[in-house]
Amino acid sequence: MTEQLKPWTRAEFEEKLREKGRGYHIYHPFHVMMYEGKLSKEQLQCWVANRFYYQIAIPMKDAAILSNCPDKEVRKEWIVRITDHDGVGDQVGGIEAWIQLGEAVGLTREQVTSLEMVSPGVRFSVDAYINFAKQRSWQESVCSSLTELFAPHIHQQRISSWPTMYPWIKEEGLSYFKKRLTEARRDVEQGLSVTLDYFSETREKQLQALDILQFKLNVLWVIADSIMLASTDIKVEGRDYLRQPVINFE
Ligand code: AHQ
Repeated sequence: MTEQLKPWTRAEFEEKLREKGRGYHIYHPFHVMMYEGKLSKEQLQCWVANRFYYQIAIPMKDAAILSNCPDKEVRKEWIVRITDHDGVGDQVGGIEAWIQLGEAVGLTREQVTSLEMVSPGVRFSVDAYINFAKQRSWQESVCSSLTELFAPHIHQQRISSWPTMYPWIKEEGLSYFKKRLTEARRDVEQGLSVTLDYFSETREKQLQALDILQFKLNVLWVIADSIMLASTDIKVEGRDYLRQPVINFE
């Protein structure tokens, strides 16, 4: 049916991609509560420890994209995403900055890097994202990174609200978000241009791009769902319920 429809213009297509922002995880109750200062210290610690599993996945996801991409010029630009997270030379990368965020909210380096606090739902959705990048074309995986069109807003929200909402968090913990503000804006320029070029020829391909972006929006939403369940007390008539499956049996 969609093959009879004319493709949207480039500007219309970009607008449709940006409209998907209405499903971004900034609107997830956990992130709304975070912005409103309603999270406990334990909930924030749970969020930081769980999101670390996403952060360490990003360079592997981007390496998967590089391994599928035959275009040297695209690779020369995309590869910076890996060093942004892993660091290069004596330049601290985003993964180290996230561990510093963990220490700023009162976790030990071991509690973050051991992944002991990572919930099954977070593991499952992050692994789905890495596998998507391994199995799909590099253009489809580039398209999936476009949730970062909406990321500067959520990073800015944390930078501006945490000092008043969570004054107990050390200022240096925010360095990751400040770093991403500029990196995300630079990253989406390349991601958007690849996506608009590759998916523009038919309406069917444009709709496929929107579906791919929805997949990644779902990944981020499920991460927040899983963290909310793992970090929120469930008491019914005074009875406590398990929020995580028992893994260690010693
Ligand atoms: O810190 C984030 C990051 O480095 C990336 C890379 C990008 C991708 O390739 O999928 N997406 C992304 C995101 C980061 N932070 C998330 C947040 O809420 O802190 C947002 C997330 C994104 O919007 O995709």
